[in-house]
Amino acid sequence: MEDLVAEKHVKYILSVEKKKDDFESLVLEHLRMNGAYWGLTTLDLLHKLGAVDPDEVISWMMECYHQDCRGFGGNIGHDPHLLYTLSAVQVLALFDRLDVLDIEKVSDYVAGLQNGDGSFSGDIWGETDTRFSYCAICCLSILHRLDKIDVEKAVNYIVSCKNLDGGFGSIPGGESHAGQIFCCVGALAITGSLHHVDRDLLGWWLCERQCKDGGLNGRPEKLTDVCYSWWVLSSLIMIDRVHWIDKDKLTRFILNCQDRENGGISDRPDNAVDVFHTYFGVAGLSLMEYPGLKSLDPAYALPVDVVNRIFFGKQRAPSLLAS
Ligand code: GRG
Repeated sequence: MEDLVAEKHVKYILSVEKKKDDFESLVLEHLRMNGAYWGLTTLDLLHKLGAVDPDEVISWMMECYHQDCRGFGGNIGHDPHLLYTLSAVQVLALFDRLDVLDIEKVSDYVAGLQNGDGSFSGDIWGETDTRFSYCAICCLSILHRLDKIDVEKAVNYIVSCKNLDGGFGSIPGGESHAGQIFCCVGALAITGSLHHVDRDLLGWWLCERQCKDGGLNGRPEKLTDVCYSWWVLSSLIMIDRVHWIDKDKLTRFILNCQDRENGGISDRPDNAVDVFHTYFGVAGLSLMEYPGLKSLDPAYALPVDVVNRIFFGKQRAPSLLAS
């Protein structure tokens, strides 16, 4: 089996962080905060978070912070949104620097986006999506402020997005998709509500995502993509069905998507690499306990040692206890 070219991936991530005007940087311009989370978490999984200066990252992040509403934008001068606020909170948690936040105000911003039916809007413009339910619940849990929302209504809304195939969609009646399943199962795990999941039914749907090439797709009849190694595997772990996947074949698929010369991982073999797929490829390997990588918590999408630090000192993460 081809080995993970870890050093090359570290170099690649560090080079992307520095570049400001190539194609990848321009494409990522509006979601640079998410890019920071993907890149920095990859470095941490590879034991190389020390290669970046936290003060430099944090001072840029705080320029993306909106003093008026207390949410984070995807880049300097961009509007605030739950998607970027969660990434900001996750990056601060990685650096153990949540102290730079006004936690009451940020959590008020997040809680203020809950709607009467329990769902969450991503920002003031009102679109709802179970991705935003996850962002809000994960963020408030990391900040120890879940009491600011109606958790029961939030859970009931997520359950209303469950389908007959056992999966979950973005809104009630929306098609089951592995990405949305991660969000719904993750939010249910964090809130201790996994009893709403039919583990065998969902586990069957999820393990059917593995295709002949060993990779996973996000829904039936779609192409495999390295990123589903995270969305599908994390969900399978949370419902205790990860042994239904052929791990060796999936590991081989991910390793075949590496750029072995310049570092980085792509969606499928021989395609161009990017930070998103590099993170989710390394994350998938970490979930399969690939040697030398830090362990990731499947619900919080943060290294287990970071989650332990947030909640318990050195004990196990709550997402793992809740299942
Ligand atoms: C902290 C890990 C973490 C996540 C935050 C934003 C979010 C919460 C979750 C996103 C979940 C999601 C919907 C992932 C799917 C991303 C993706 C590859 C979408 C592509 O969709 P299509 O329809 O692709 O273009 P398919 O593969 O279905 O053809």
